[in-house]
Amino acid sequence: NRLNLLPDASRILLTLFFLSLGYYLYNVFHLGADVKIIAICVVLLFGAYLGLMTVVKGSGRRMSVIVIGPGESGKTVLAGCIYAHIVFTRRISGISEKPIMLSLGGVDMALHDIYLLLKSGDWPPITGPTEARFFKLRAKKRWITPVSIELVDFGGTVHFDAIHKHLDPESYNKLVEEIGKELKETLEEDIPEEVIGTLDFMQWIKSKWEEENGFVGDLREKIIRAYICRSIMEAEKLIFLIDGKQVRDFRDNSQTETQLTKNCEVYRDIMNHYKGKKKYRLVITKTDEMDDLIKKRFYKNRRNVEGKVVEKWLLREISREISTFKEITSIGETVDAKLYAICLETFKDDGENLRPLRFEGGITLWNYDDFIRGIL
Ligand SMILES: Nc1nc2c(ncn2[C@@H]2O[C@H](COP(=O)(O)OP(=O)(O)OP(=O)(O)O)[C@@H](O)[C@H]2O)c(=O)[nH]1
Ligand SMILES: [Mg+2]
Repeated sequence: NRLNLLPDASRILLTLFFLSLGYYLYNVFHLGADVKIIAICVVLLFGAYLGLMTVVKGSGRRMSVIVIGPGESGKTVLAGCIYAHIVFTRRISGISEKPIMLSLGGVDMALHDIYLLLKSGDWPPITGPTEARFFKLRAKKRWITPVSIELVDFGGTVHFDAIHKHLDPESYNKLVEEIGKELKETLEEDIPEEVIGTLDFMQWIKSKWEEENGFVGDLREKIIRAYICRSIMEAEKLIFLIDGKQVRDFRDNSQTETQLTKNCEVYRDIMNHYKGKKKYRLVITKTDEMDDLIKKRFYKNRRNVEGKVVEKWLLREISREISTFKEITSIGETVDAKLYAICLETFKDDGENLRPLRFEGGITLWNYDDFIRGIL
């Protein structure tokens, strides 16, 4: 990654600079300078070194994040929330770059369109099987360090179950091979297989799609699937969504229990596949739907419940009954994984400040800032 070159070089230069300063101090000490002064100098020097290293660390870093979730789990809503948060908060200042829409024949929706819909109280339309969106956002971590975040959103209903089956190189290559063959037949284009699934390829295929007025069959879905799989392979952080409505209902509805278990199975497989090579963020969405459940558990004792407490409780509750979720938590102990519980309400509350919302009854769920910091 060329973007990492600059911070790396700066780090090496900084280290060399401070090492030579240290050597100089050492010599001065030998010449018989005051020990106290030397000690103060060493402490200051070390402090400055650590400070500068933190600033340099990760500057210009590219952070690719993919939000994975079944249909209606809240991927598109979350993309809109992340966008609004990055644009409006002063804590993480940033701008968004022009999104790249990959819908092959579907609706093109920019992040600000999604944001405006949410703000006016509507929900975004479901993301279709031939749609995928690629967003690039620039933000600042700890007010200073610039990071570039790449977000991918896709239609979960069709692709979710299928993706983890294509993550091992063999079946992914097979998928790519099929696409290559079909492209040759329909467009008479010879596409090198290693290009398929990349963003450049997607942009090219999109222009081709518009030019040629579409191509037939399930090729479009396959192309989107390859793009999703490749995005997962290349992503640094995987965000797994768990539908809060399922968490609310699974105890009383065996179908929901089965569904939730299957969804978590996909995450478990992905985690088993990549282990410590990636970072994982498990996100329970729609927590406002669990309001009654949360109130029943916490309201009696406390007027104000912190998000962290609710998250811990949810972790325990789901682990107790959903076997695959339990498996996820035990894999999570050995890799970088965190759980968050979120809902759109936290973001709608007072518009542009995006403060955590107080639910009726005084339950404060989680804090959006924490979450965004957690996924950056
Ligand atoms: N109550 C509540 N409902 C939510 C929240 N977020 C999403 N929803 C509901 O869930 C639906 C689906 O949300 P989306 O963000 O479109 O889900 P998705 O994962 O993008 O779904 P696909 O595009 O079909 O894969 C919305 O239309 C809402 O009805 C939330 O925070 N609270
Ligand atoms: Mg969607």
